[in-house]
Amino acid sequence: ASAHSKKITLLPVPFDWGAGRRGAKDGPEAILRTGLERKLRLLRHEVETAPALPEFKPLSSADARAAPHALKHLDAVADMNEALALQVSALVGQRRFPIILGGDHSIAIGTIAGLSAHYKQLGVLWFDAHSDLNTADTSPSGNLHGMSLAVSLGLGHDRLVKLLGRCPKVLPEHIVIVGARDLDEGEKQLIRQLGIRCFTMQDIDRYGIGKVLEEAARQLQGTDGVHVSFDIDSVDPNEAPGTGTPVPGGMSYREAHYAMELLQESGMVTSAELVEVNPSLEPGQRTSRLASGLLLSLLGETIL
Ligand code: 6HN
Ligand code: MN
Ligand code: MN
Ligand code: MN
Repeated sequence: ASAHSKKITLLPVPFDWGAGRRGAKDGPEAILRTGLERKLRLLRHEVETAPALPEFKPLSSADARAAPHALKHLDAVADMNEALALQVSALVGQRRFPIILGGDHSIAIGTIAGLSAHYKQLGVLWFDAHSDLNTADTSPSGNLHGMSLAVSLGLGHDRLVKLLGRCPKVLPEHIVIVGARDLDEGEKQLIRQLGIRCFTMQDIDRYGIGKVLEEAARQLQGTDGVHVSFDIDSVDPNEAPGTGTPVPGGMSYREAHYAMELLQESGMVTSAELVEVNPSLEPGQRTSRLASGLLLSLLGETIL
């Protein structure tokens, strides 16, 4: 094995009750079908695929009909994330490199909770068209996948912010958002108020993705681990049509790959998750192939 070889565990999380539409629960299977495990082995990593997290479902459909300001499917989201947090924490305890396959973006709550049990100064690189910084008060939808980053900052329902005890899981200055182009009013306010580093699509246009990643790395100096939370809707819908909340004007195929290649070169990344692939929304496998390819670039695949 080479100097950079990692002990990777792929952890499938078939969950989509944090999203407004169903289907992202089939993301992990679609991503795995691309041969991700085998291709990671070709990069000289030791790789295992863990059994999928059990499916957590709402007990009744009552909370699905809740008013817009309510937290939809809170019980299912909280139970799933508690189980996920324990698993992620156990993997890091075994010195494994976790790659969590979603699933909607509400699973970041559990992933980050699990990581924060080991990394006291966790850095989070959040690739997303959105910022997922809503709270019950600001959310236009009540969908918890739009609140996961806020929860990790300690803002949200008690059942979510206190997972595994420590709150908050991550500090505002250790978060960098990349690819944002659809922010709700309350999210914009929170970003300004907390001084969160947010590289919008305009920043990527202006400075280029290379410079943006350089700045992001500088911002995360002094962290003791860096988690990449990659929402596939950060990429342009032309490249990633199979996702539940597509927004025009996203990162190009190459911008996304180059970001992953730069992160690989930096050697700073200690865990990753890939979320919001919804195979039911496209006829082919374009989006799951893209997702798989991005993870391969992050883990060392090169063009030449
Ligand atoms: N995601 N800001 C919108 C909301 O409902 O809060 C969209 C959130 C999308 C969440 O893509 O992970
Ligand atoms: Mn997201
Ligand atoms: Mn998103
Ligand atoms: Mn710091």
